[in-house]
Amino acid sequence: MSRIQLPRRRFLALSAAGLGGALLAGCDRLSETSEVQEVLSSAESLTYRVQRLLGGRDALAREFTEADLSPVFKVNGSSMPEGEDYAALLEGNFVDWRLRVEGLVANPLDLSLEDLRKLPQRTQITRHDCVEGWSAIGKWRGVPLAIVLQRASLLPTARFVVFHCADVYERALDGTGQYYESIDLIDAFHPQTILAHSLNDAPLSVGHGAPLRLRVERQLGYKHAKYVMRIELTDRLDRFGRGKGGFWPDRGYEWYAGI
Ligand SMILES: Nc1nc2c(c(=O)[nH]1)N[C@H]1C(S)=C(S)[C@@H](COP(=O)(O)O)O[C@H]1N2
Ligand SMILES: [Mo]
Repeated sequence: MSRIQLPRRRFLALSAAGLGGALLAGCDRLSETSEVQEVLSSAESLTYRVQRLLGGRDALAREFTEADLSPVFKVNGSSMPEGEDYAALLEGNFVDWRLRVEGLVANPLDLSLEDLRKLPQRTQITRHDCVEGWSAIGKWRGVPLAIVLQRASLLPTARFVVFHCADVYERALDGTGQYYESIDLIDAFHPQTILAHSLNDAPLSVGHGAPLRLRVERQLGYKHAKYVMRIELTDRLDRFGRGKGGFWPDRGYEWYAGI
């Protein structure tokens, strides 16, 4: 958590110093301090810090009513993972599917869909916003990620949760292309962050990420990993894909896609 505290102090220091005056002075005064350079170095980290400051760590995404449900919820990105493994799981109605929770945990887990359904559940009607410019309101049901993480018992070094998916979105020459995503522990323990197994009162369709997908309601659509097969707790993101923490972040999108 100290990672959050430090940038907050730095951001406040920046505001107090008077950004406007410094800009009038041609930025010279600003660029002299390395702390300021660090804050300004990335618009993304600024967004992340500002959202944490203004939105509060626990602010909830808006929830809607049944009357607001979109008649059609678009399928976007992968619509069917390729390969025999997924096909076999689908064929067996995901009875043999297991969610593996591993990495920096004291108690690795292997959970069936049945196991997940027996845990406390949450239902939420939320709006999904895709960067491509469409939105849809859907009713999601699943187990809060916090419950699963508590059972796995995080080691003190765990800082991020990585979601490994079944689909290869696009096979690249550098060997990357498998879809994955990651979030920090603040979003991981947020009450609306759930591992969803149903949409609009029906088991997830293949298009929407069967048998399990992430809902992380304070962020954009691409963070909501579909076809989650494995959850890995880690202290660093540079070991995965191209090192930016997700398939789309690896291709230039922000890692923290707050809305
Ligand atoms: N595994 C996986 N997860 C994914 C994607 C994908 O291609 N593969 N696409 C993302 C994007 S860009 C969006 S908008 C949503 C789409 O979810 P939907 O198909 O249920 O609408 O899933 C996200 N999660
Ligand atoms: Mo998206």
